[in-house]
Amino acid sequence: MHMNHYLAVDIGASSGRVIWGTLREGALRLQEIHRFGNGFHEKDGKFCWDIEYLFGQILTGLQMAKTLGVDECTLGIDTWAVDYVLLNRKGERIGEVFAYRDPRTNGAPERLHRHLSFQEVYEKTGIQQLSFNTLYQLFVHDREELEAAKHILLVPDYLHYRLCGVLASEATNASTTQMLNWQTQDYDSDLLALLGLQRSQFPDLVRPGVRLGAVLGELVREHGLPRCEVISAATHDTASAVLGVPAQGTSWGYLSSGTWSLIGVEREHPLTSRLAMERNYTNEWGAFGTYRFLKNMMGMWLIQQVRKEADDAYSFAELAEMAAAAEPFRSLIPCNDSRFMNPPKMTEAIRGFCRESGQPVPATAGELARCIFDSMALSYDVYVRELQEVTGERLKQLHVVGGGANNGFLCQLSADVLGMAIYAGPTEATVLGNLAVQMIADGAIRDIQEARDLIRRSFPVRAYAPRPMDSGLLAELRAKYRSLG
Ligand code: LFR
Repeated sequence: MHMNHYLAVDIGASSGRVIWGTLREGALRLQEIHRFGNGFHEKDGKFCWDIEYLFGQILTGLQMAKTLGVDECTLGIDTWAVDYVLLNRKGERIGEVFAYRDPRTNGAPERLHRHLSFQEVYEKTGIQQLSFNTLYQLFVHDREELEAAKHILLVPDYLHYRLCGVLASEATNASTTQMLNWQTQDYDSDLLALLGLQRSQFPDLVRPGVRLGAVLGELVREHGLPRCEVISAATHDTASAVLGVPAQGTSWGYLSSGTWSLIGVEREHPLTSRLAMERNYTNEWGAFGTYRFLKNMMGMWLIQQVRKEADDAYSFAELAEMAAAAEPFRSLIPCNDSRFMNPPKMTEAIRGFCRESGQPVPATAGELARCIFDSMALSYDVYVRELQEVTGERLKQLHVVGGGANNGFLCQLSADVLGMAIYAGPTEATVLGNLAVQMIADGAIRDIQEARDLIRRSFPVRAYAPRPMDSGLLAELRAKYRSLG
């Protein structure tokens, strides 16, 4: 008998949810049980996550599930990647949990690669260079704290530990540390030595689908929780999102569109060619033997920050509408420029760039939104073409999943610029991928393909056919976008 009560905890950089999934009449249904805000805050000049608050929100969500009639369930957790928690010998947390946007890693890759070149690290790990990868964060972390750390856990591993007392290093997320060797399939000894760390400070790797254990009895009693078994999901949110892509057949790419835009393809083997390295493509580990060959691009973070700075005066849907009404391709920004990573004010950073590059300065919210979405579409175009060049594979369609799938304006614009069909949805792909792993572990469904078929049957997917664009204009826009750097 299958459990049929699956709970997914999905925590992104800006919000978290606890969602209840059930399989009924061959379809998967979702019910949101609890939603809460997330974000890093500045404390003594450091940007940190409030991990205890997040753990408390999971307990609240579980309590609410019990009130709704869930007595027994499985539970999977996914969050953003790379950030970590240190534990002392007593299993207590040491220090704060740094947020990856903290500027402490500026320049860290250059300093680390004086000891071991990026090429050597890339050959071992196949992971793109992003200055916030755990490798670089640990490189600049306080030595004394690291030496006192008996265990180093990524965020979902820490949440697992708090829930069921089990120490495990979930592999999809662990791969984003840039410390796993894809050939030995374990933490790389040279990289550990370079950081002065021991292998024993990291728990054994576990794969998605492994049963970690029951939620601790004392938590169940104290908080009135359902009886709950924790299953290791693909704990990296992007790994879960790609599992949740409702694709069929071959020649499809994905764009997981949330705070980040992750553009890539699913592969059975890593691709660590010279070109892949030079173009800084990553090979993150996926569930069930897959690899995500992808590129990180600054995503909805840009518009999220602009919206926040305007005191949330407009909804995302309104911003998309206002962008649609604004003059197209008036000013463009290079989305991935480090100046947009964590500026004191995004609006000013965008205006400053437009001013410096001699473009009209976006004044209104609609102009700012238009500038962001035009730039994102042109940036997708660059990366989708590059992806095809690096893999030698022609893509026929792009699946957009995550919150960005709701932005019909950006989806259509991207289809037009790319000249490629876009299938948008579901927005809940991350949760669906999380639940899919639990259902596979439970034997309710067989494998990824069955999960994807189920998702396609259960949720609407909207198709955006490309509308012809003037080829002269497109060439001009591409050249302009390239010239921005
Ligand atoms: C998306 C994501 C990306 C990762 C970034 C930082 O939420 O997990 O995959 O590169 O956040 O962790």
